[in-house]
Amino acid sequence: IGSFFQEQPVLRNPFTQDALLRAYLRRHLALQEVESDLRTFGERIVSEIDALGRQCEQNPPRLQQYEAWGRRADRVITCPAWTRMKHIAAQEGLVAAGYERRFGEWSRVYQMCKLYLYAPSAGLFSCPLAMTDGAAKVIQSLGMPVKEAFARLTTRDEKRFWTSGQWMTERMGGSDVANGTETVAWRQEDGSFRLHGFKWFTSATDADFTLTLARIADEDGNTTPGTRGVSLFCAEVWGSDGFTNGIEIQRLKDKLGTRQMPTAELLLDGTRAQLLSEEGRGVASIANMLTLTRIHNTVSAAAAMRRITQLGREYSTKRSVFGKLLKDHPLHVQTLSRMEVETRAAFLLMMEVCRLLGREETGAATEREAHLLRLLTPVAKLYSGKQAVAVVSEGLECFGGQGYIEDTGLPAMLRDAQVLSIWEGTTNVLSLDVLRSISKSSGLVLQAFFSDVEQHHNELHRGKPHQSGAARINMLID
Ligand code: MFK
Ligand code: FAD
Repeated sequence: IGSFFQEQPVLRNPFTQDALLRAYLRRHLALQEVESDLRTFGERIVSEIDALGRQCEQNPPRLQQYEAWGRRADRVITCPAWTRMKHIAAQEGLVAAGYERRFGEWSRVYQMCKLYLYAPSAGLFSCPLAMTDGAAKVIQSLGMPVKEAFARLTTRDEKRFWTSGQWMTERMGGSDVANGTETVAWRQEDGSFRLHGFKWFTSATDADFTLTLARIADEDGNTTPGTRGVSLFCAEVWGSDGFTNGIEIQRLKDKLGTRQMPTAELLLDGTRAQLLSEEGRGVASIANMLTLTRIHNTVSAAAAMRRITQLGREYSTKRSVFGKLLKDHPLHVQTLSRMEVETRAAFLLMMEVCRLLGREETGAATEREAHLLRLLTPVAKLYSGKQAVAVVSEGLECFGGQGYIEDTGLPAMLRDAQVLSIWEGTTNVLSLDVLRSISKSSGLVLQAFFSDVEQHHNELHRGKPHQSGAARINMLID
């Protein structure tokens, strides 16, 4: 069979390899502590986390519906690597960093940089972390109605750390949650509620805690239709007896990708829950979770692009074709350069949204910045989700036939990228959210955008003539 074997691309420290990330941090928060933590974390990704992520892909979760003697178990059995991921996430403060605010308004940038390095090696543990972050944000924004849960969602103590689910989608509607929610909440004498309904997609179903939506029944059992009838609840997934809190797992979904992570259909059959929002303010109250998870989605999209581009570049220094290395073929370099440009653009947009989030959360944001955050969150999610599929697909081609071979780990990257434009709001639904943000603010989000562009333009091209922000808005309205 001959003696030639192609050298495989090697994952190197994703922090030290990422010139743009390091340049961004040097420019904006030149802190030795941040740089050193990210460098060490990058090493840990190479030496430990990446292999765990692969193990999660190779040992997908399974459902144990019944115990041997017939009692319902409703347990999702995950592999040891998935459990280890949970411990590492706590230790590294992948959620906690956003709430400790150790670096003031830059804390979110720091946290998201870690997640950006982590996501492509995370075996999709990035998904429960996104939802955990979103749940903590909602609890905080509602004035801490469940303090113990908040403490567990944001702790660095691996023994106390909880992850959260986000159970919104029902069979009637995942986009149109307001009309699609059929789950009914029955008020109990002690002020808690019992939920009855069917949740059609619930990811990371092994979570400890969840936020979910339901309609509160009045004394006659009637509910209010539409968005005004939907309220936000939280629930613990497990009872103290070791069995679920009135939850039956009907089945695990058989998915194109994200196979490392369980996604289930759940029957809520008397799930004890606590009302979190004002009655009828469920959609508006869970919007904070959507903002956070959409930002995490953007981070995962930019990270997938960065990882495939890094591996493609690495491979181009090893694979020789037509008598020279790939890196010496101008046409191949052009392909890699295009991927690099897309990746850089996605990275900068992602960082800008994270920067704005950090400023808003610490009270440092101007009104203009708050508007920008509202506008750019759906734009970044919808755009980067599509971009990631295209760039990762192009990236697979850089490895020729090997890019299509399962045990290289490369096909999983494409499968996992495909979901980024679907969950957390499809592209068209997010386009409509952009319009919602414009109409709700009477156009102020657009004004903020164009004045921001104008300011940057002025800084770059002092003295050169350009169209004013106001003229651009008029053009758009015309
Ligand atoms: C790896 C990292 C990624 C993370 C992985 C996560 C895994 C989980 C995957 C999931 O997919 S979880 C489910 C995600 N589901 C969605 O994203 C739902 C998509 N559909 C929408 O976003 C719809 O636009 C929406 C459900 C919000 C429409 O609801 P309504 O009630 O028909 O909209 P309406 O009446 O315009 O808005 C109701 C209130 O919510 C309004 O507030 P007010 O009553 O105070 O006026 C809106 O302003 C507010 N709202 C809606 N969207 C908002 C928002 N507020 C802020 N930001 C938004 N984006
Ligand atoms: P639909 O809403 O039926 O959409 C179908 C099509 O219609 C889409 O192309 C959409 O863009 C389009 N469309 C919808 N409304 C409009 C409109 N007004 N104008 C134009 N076009 C429109 N959900 C959870 O709640 N929790 C989870 O943990 C979770 N995990 C998931 C994991 C995976 C792997 C996947 C694939 C999905 C998960 N989801 C979860 C569900 C996901 O959020 C929904 O599938 C998604 O929001 C779309 O909803 P839908 O499936 O009902 O599609």
